[in-house]
Amino acid sequence: MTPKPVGGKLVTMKDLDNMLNYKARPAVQTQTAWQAPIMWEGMWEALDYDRIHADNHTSVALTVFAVGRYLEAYLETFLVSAEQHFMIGLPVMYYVFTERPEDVPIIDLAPHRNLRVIRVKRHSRWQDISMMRMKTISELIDSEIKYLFSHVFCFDVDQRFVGRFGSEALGDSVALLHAHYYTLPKTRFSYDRNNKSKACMETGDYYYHAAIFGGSCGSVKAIADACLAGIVEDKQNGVEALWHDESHLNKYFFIHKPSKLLSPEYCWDRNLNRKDIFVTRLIWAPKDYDRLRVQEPTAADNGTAPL
Ligand code: 5GW
Ligand code: MN
Repeated sequence: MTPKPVGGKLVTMKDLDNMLNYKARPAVQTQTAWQAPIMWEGMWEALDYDRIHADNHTSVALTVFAVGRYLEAYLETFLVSAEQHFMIGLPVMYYVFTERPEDVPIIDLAPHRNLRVIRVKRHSRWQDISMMRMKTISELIDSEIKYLFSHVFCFDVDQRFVGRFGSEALGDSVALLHAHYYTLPKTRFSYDRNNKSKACMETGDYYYHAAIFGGSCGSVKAIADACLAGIVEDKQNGVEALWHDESHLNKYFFIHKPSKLLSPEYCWDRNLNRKDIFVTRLIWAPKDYDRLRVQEPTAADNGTAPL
């Protein structure tokens, strides 16, 4: 790798996070106790990240699931807005998982950006749709993504890009601070507290939002495999974690600290009104649960059905 001059200095990819200005946002925490950066607007120069990543041939796979009514409700807006804001200037592959490939909208893509649709089966319980993403992601990293891309980001579909979501978000293992919890004390975090679940935790560092996680291929595969193992073991024991895959993700990131955290600027709920959010990059789409739920769980289908 050839170092490139930035502001007269030679800078490599490794140096980028060391150049972050941790004092740029005095009102918020910009670094974890284990020295991982928490990415808040103002801490970096976007063009530095973009240039170094382009020079190093960084490439990004984005996985997104659009099963059942989520396909019509969210996918087109998600993809069209991603083309405006997600990793602009880098090669990107969107991997769309759905049970109805023929209904995936056709989107104009910029050069070096592609989309592949992968058919998945539709689980009848919505909890399983969400949780089984981990299995599908792990398998695709192994069979394809790790050969083609340096990084992978996994997204919920029920959101819309409204601002830059760029190469500064890339790291070895990347977790997102949940917009509803980042100002609350730990005691109010919504961890799974049922000691029969593998996701059970008494305390933690932060409450992470499963709507976005990412990192290098190896790290994301490890995240997905560990969460899946917890989910499967819970099924065998007849339990389900409080927030499904998100509970397992929180447990994983407590044990294996993420190397980079994204501030809630990266996934914001516009129903909240806070002065410490300087930009919004991705926003939650409105939910209409009655229309969207594939099937309500029944008493006979109490979370212990085989996957
Ligand atoms: C539907 C109803 C309840 C929970 C999940 C679903 C569901 C989720 C679905 O029917 N189809 C689907 O593709 N998903 C995928 O799982 C979407 O990518 C969705 O963004 C993700 C997580 O489910 P969400 O967004 O409903 O979960 P929360 O925690 O954001 O409410
Ligand atoms: Mn969601």
